[in-house]
Amino acid sequence: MDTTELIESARKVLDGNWNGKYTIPSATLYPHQWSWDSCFIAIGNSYFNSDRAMNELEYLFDAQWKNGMIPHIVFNEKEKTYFPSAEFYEITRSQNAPRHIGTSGMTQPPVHAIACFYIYHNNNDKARSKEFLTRVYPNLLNFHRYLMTERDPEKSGLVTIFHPWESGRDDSPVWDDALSRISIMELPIFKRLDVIAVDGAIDTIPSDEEYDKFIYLIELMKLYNYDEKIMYDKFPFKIKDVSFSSILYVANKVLLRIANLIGEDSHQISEWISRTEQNFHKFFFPPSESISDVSDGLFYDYDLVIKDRIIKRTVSSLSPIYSGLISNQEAEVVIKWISNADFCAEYDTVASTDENESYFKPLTYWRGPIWINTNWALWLGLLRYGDNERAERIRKGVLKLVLNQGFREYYDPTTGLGLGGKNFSWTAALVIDMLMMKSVPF
Ligand code: 9WN
Repeated sequence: MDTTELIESARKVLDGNWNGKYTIPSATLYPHQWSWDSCFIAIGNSYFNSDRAMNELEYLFDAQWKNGMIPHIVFNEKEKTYFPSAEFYEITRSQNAPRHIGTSGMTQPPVHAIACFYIYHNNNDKARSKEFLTRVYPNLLNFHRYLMTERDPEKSGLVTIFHPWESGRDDSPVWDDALSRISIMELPIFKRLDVIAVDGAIDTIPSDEEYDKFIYLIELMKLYNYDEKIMYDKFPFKIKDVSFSSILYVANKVLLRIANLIGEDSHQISEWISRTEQNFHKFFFPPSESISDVSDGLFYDYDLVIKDRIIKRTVSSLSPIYSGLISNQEAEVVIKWISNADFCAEYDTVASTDENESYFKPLTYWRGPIWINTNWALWLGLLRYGDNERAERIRKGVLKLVLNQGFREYYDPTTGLGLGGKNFSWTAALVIDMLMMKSVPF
């Protein structure tokens, strides 16, 4: 298959998953709209189908909460094959929740400003795409403000997540210790539908014990009426996430460019950017003299409950290279990790977890498999720091996986086998970007 054919088949995946309002991640597993999925999808569509990319994001923004939160799922009421459902979330417990549509009560990483800028960048009709930026700017600004206030009362410029699903890396071993410290008081009766959807591939999904904790955290959010202030005080799961914060840093820089483009005051955004710059290392980078066994040059999530870093080597530890807020020397160390056998044994792509660690599981999602969105971000990071050769190896590695196994949700890093959802939208969309991007847009 040549490049043109690969682009064509990626477009077919996006067309097949488009339902007239948004693009579902994958028909086999995810029948609703997911927030960061829609952003990656819009990046792919920005090359051919600007209108669809704009509509997709505006549909999502229409479900934004009054406090600025963009929910991680916008539900299609007709679809009943996914749990937890809109009814389960009971979002009307919050004054901030929309009343016209069902959503989840949590958020996901802020790729939105980045996706909107792609739409502007790849559209020849600059007047029209500038109008789009002007229209969505308040949504983007309100979302970033929400993350910088309700999710960061410390004013650190780093985001606190209340649920593993908010990271987008749901089942990562990073959450294990925090989850194990939570005792479940009471759980409603529910039925896991992912068990049915994966059709026997039980090894790929979280254990029942973990899943119960996921659901229990939603029960607690409901108990506190999704009130961030109360949750900040009482919640048993509060983690400042490296990857989420790295994405927000990039998104703030892009938002600043958008503000300047459309003539909005960017003062507040500059302040947010410098907060992140001042605190990123303080929270996420263990000082070399403190704990010798983790002075490995990697970045680690910070658990606010136990006030300590979570030393688990996952792809999140590598994500600061995407942010561009680490020094060239620090980037060199991260690049060594990206390139060595721990993360990148075969297929020239980066696994979700260090393959030499006890928590590495090649089939279980976010505990080992290769994901295309994280590899896409590392590819951009490598380009940013000038390692074009390694970037190209990752890009080629991604294309090889897709050519061999199709546009899957994730891939086994030991065999290259495609796993999870089939015809997975963000894999198709980001492959389009990896094939068509002429220069990094920002
Ligand atoms: C929960 C849709 C989503 C992605 C996440 C991925 C997975 C959902 C699930 O699928 O999460 O949000 O049901 O497991 O981990 O990143 O957005 O593709």
